[in-house]
Amino acid sequence: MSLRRFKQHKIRKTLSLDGSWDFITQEDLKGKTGLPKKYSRKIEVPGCWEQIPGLENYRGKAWLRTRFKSPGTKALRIVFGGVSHTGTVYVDKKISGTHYDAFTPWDVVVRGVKKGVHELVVEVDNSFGPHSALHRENDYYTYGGITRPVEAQWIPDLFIENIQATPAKSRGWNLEVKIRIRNLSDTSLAGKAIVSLGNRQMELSQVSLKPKSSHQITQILSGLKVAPWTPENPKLYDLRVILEKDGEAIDDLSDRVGFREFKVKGRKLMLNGRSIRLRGFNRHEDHPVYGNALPIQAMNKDLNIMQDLGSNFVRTSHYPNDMRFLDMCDERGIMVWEESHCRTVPFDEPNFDEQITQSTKEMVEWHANHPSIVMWGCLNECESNSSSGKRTHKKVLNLIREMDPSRPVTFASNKNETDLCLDLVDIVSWNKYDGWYSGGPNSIGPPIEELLRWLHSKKSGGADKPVILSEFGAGALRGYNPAHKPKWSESYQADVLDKSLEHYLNHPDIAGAAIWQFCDVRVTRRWWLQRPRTMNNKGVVDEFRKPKLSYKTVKKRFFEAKKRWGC
Ligand code: ADA
Repeated sequence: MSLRRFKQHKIRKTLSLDGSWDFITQEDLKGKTGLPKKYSRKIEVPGCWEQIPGLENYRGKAWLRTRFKSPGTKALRIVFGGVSHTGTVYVDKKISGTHYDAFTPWDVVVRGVKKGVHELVVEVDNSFGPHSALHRENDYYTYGGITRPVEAQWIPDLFIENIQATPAKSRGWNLEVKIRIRNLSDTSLAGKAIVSLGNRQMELSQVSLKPKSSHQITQILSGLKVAPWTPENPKLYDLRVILEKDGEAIDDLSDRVGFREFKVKGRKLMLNGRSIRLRGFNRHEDHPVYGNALPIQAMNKDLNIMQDLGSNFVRTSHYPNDMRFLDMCDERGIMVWEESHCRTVPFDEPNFDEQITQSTKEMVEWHANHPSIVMWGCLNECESNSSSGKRTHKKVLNLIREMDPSRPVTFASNKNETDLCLDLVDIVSWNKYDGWYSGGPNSIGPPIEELLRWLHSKKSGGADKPVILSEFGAGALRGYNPAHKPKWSESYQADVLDKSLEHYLNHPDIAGAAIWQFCDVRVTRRWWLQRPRTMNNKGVVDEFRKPKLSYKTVKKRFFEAKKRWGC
């Protein structure tokens, strides 16, 4: 149990590979090529190398090594929660897989791993350059290392690769369960899946899989007597799939599901048929002590703070989050906008298409069962104001819809009236920094009214859709508080947030508001000139989660809204 907050397997044997690994950087290898023969240091997994003195700014390659014991009877599957940015895996010095992007889980499968002790080496690269379209110099930091948990699993040749469960309501609750089974072997194999949810069990017909192939079975469990998942009572159910071969249970996979429908109705967002409004934060996975490898206690604290502030919503700006964080949102009834990794990226980078497609696919594939995720996002502040940019938006949004038609889709735009892509989304989302990049605290209101008029005038393509203010806020340096309330002071930020929340949370045509941002975060080198302390300082708490003056303001506004909205 390391990747998730609950046990996913009773039959499949698993082993957490988290802990202390051997470590060496390319710099320490002084030009030697090939896999390292010696390792000079230790590193914690999950963790990032910026935690090691001297490597606070290290960008490049490094190797991480551990050893593990294999029972030798089955194939080895290693699941990585996240490797930042590129990981190449060697089992007993043989390359067995490679993956780009820090923020999505991935796996490698190796057959024929004999009984005994084996070596696992991961070459990790966090460099920027033409090979990396999504990780680049940016207004957040991208770290280096194996930054999320790692698990070894021993799987039979016929195994359960994925389950995607989608709840729907028609009189009672139904659950559509898609089970993907994979045959790793060179012969045809047949098996039978048994699905259970609470005391409901269903045996599916046997399927036969050709050598080295996958097969998806779809089954609907209907008329389920279940309590819905709501923010007030986020009830979760265990969905378990067992795979039988020749009458013997050979593999299993469990996930937690929640019964809720999140839909768009005119300008409103609806949760289980009732109109709901969202208030919360944009949050980066970032911490001065842990980098982006936040331990569970730190994630838990972030959620405690968000709930203390009265929020019911978080946007995982600008990438998919650690599955344990999403598990906690499921448990707490916090609604999530999850987006695939991308912040203001040019679409003509050589690897962009391939990398955005992969990041988006992996996000939906691995995270679709979280009831807390109520909408999918992508392509934050990209080129949504040109026809070629529109083609990319269409492609990515369609990809999400194809994989999961049950959730609304959106992207955060800063293109105002020049945006051409609002016809493509279910929810219109705007990043608007009135009071910060333009005007002062007293200028909030008229610009958004103008934009809403344009949106609903039908010229925009997005008329009569729900609107989320996906980013707004102001920078504040904690402790900086001159009497004349200049920019960067805590009181200036408190005023901007006060006026923004007063306007947005009381507006009948604004369905959600997410403050930029939860906490102050580190930015990469090229952003240092624009960012005092080399941080994006728009947090309501600083990087150590110490509250700024705006904490009280936000809490007051959020709780007023909660009282009015009833949730
Ligand atoms: C954008 C962007 C954020 C952040 C913010 C800011 O809207 O989406 O990542 O950079 O601006 O602080 O200016």
